Amino acid sequence: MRELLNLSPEVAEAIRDKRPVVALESTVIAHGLPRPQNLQTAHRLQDVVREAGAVPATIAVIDGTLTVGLNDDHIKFLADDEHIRKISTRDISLAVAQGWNGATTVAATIWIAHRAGIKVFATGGIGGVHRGSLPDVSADLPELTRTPIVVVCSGAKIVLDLPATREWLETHAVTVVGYQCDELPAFYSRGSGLPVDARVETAADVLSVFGAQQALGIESALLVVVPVPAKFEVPANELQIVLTTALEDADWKGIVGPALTPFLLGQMAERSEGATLRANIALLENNARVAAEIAREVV
Ligand code: PSU
Ligand code: MN
Repeated sequence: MRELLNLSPEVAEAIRDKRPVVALESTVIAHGLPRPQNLQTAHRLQDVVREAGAVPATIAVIDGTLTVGLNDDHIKFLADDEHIRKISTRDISLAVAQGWNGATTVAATIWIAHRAGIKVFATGGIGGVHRGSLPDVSADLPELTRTPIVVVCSGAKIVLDLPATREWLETHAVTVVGYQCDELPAFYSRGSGLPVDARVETAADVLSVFGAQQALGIESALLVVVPVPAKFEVPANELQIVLTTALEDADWKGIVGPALTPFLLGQMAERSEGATLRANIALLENNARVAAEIAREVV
């Protein structure tokens, strides 16, 4: 059988030599950001990780191979092609069996990263419990309960039901620490009014919690939440207006399912004159930097 998991030479070497590595997802490149910012941001995130002293490992499925450490051609393909699939955990076996090309969500990326031996992962916002009456819960949440890895993010995507997502994490015993903050960030805004389990100040503090989790044999991830840099924050009250309008628009146009989030993100960027997009890119870069600092402690 052909190789299932393919690590780039650089990533394989770094893992073998116990040097810091940060895993990055690819759904944000293929489906989360508009062109051309998606391609620029994918490269920028890798540069930020390197500048902070770690090796970036962007993950996707290329021709059915779980690929850890994408090269520039892979990244350009994911950013440009309109037919890239969105691969969550349930799709991994299908992608391998049927030779798919796909971008991996948080869930699928941490599943692969953990099996490659990577201990730290960065993204913008995780999936969560959606608004509305249909119980639509992202596969990111259950995957966090069974993957021992540090996940650095700015909370959950703002289009979700944040209080319900917070409750879900608590029920399923996913520990949430605030990196220099006391509240769960609300993605584009720095606060949500929802508490974290504890505040930490440094990468070394994160290591002490993750080290305790590992010593205890805890199988879940450690969620490290980092607010968007203050300069790029979109205040919650301003955001509420654009989000409500975007939600009404989606309802009016009958947009549901996997198409909903990209629609809402696009509408919000338009209605905020790009402010939400600038915040999204700023928090992605900041999270990649914090993750690299944590990876330098965790190796
Ligand atoms: N947050 C963003 N943009 C994104 C995502 C999250 O700001 O594109 C992606 C992540 O890859 C996440 C996925 O894992 O959306 C969750 O999708 P779903 O709700 O369908 O599980
Ligand atoms: Mn869903």
